[in-house]
Amino acid sequence: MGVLNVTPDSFSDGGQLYRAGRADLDAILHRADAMVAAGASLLDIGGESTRPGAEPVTEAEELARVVPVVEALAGRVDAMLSVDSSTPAVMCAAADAGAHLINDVRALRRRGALEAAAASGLPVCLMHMQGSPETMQADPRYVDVVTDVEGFLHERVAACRAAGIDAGSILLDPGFGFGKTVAHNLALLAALPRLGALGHPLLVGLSRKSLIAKLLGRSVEERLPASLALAVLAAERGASIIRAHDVAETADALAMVAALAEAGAA
Ligand code: 7PJ
Repeated sequence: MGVLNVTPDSFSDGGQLYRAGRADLDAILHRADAMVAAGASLLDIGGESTRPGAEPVTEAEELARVVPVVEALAGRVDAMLSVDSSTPAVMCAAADAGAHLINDVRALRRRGALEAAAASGLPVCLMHMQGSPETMQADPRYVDVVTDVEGFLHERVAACRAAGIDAGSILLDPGFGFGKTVAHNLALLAALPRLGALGHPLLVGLSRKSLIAKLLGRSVEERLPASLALAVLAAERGASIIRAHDVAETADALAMVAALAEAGAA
């Protein structure tokens, strides 16, 4: 899954697809084509920056960022389109515009989100986050992080099922970096097989995340080697989808994991 941020303020690639404060649709389409050519089978289109301390975005602004991009990409690129949003109106409009997946870092907890996702008929990715982006990294605490995240995801699956979403249309994500210390993130990575036992495919996003800075002192531009290691470790532990900024490099790393798995199975 390639990350296509259409925000002026993302931490990892903030504003590269913006010119004079406006989304540059040509640059966005060019980036999307490049990611698909490099091996992305999914593109994750997001109009809200969820980096710690980011300014909240209004519904109107998020719609204006996301929907034209989904419209422009639908039917044009040979990849599924995921919309990274917690906003019911954005889910509905993106589904109408041709999106294939709803990826919600708030796991459909916003008012109306469960209903909007169910009505769209699209598969959903439910991600764990403790707190909200404004404050989540202040002092995250858990009784036991793996048990807490597992319990949360289990409860959100039940809420989705009750709203009429098929079990087979639900993906889960432990939400690396969303209200987690380095120790919490590592515990969750080690426990991915346990989360996989919930019976839903796992989506994992570790690309360029700040745990790399905290462990290695690397700036955002210097995080590719560690991001690749984390992608491989997650895939080895059962992740089905890896969310990544550097698609070509990540696709090669994952191809090696797949080659080894195939050789082992043969
Ligand atoms: C994630 C995400 C993630 C899912 C972001 C960033 C921050 N969606 N959206 N999982 N991260 N499902 O790109 O670092 O980890 S935005």
